[in-house]
Amino acid sequence: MAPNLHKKLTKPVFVSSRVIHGFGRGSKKLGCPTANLEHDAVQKINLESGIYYGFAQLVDPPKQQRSTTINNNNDHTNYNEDLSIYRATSPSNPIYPTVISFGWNPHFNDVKQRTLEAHLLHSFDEDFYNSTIRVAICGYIRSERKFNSLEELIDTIKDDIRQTKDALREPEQQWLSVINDPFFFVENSAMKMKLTAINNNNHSHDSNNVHIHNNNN
Ligand code: ADP
Ligand code: RBF
Ligand code: MG
Repeated sequence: MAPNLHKKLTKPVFVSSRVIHGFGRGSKKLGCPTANLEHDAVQKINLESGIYYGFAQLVDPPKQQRSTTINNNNDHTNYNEDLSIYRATSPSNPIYPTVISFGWNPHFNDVKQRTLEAHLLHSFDEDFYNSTIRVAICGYIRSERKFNSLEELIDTIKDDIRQTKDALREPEQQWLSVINDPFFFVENSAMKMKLTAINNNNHSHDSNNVHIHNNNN
């Protein structure tokens, strides 16, 4: 087990993107699916390459059919054991502790541009390709490495997950300002209804105008 060297950034870095298809290297089979972000969003990030911890939220999350966590054979973590305080703050769009890989994946030689991949510490019933994901990068864990074997990479990822949990476990207060940041704001359904009503009202004025305009023709 590596020593805890995780280090909080002075300011979180926020990035939002659509979730795209990655390299299909089977990270899911390694027990670590990663949501890959679009190149345009990634290239704006002004950070050194490395493994980071933070938070992520899906703006349009898949509906969970079951409330229990599925434990597949490769699921090496129990994501429900703690840290639920964070996802509880935004019930319809939970904010999950997340481990982030940002860089060139030196273990593989096929990466030509910097990628950002986020592994959310939650078991989802379904994929969420094309969803909008919001990621807050909060702290640094280590630099990217080339390993002697895939097993070594997997073991190191397990340790990154442990470090992420360790960094976010306490004191929770210091992270509340991040998860309460307007970046993670999502309109709730009551607000949406109100906004729709306001829009419809405005729209009826518009259509009146159009109507008058049409009459003039
Ligand atoms: P790809 O190479 O296409 O990124 P992955 O094996 O990395 O394939 O799987 C990524 C996909 O898995 C994500 O885009 C998302 O839809 C899904 N997924 C399911 N659970 C998670 C999770 N906990 N964290 C990140 N992505 C997840
Ligand atoms: N790739 C590397 O080449 N070197 C690494 O040190 C490395 N560390 C990672 C740590 C975490 C927590 C995650 C989620 C990914 C990491 N990756 C690393 C990227 C990994 O190679 C990639 O997710 C898969 O190859 C799927 O694209
Ligand atoms: Mg991926």
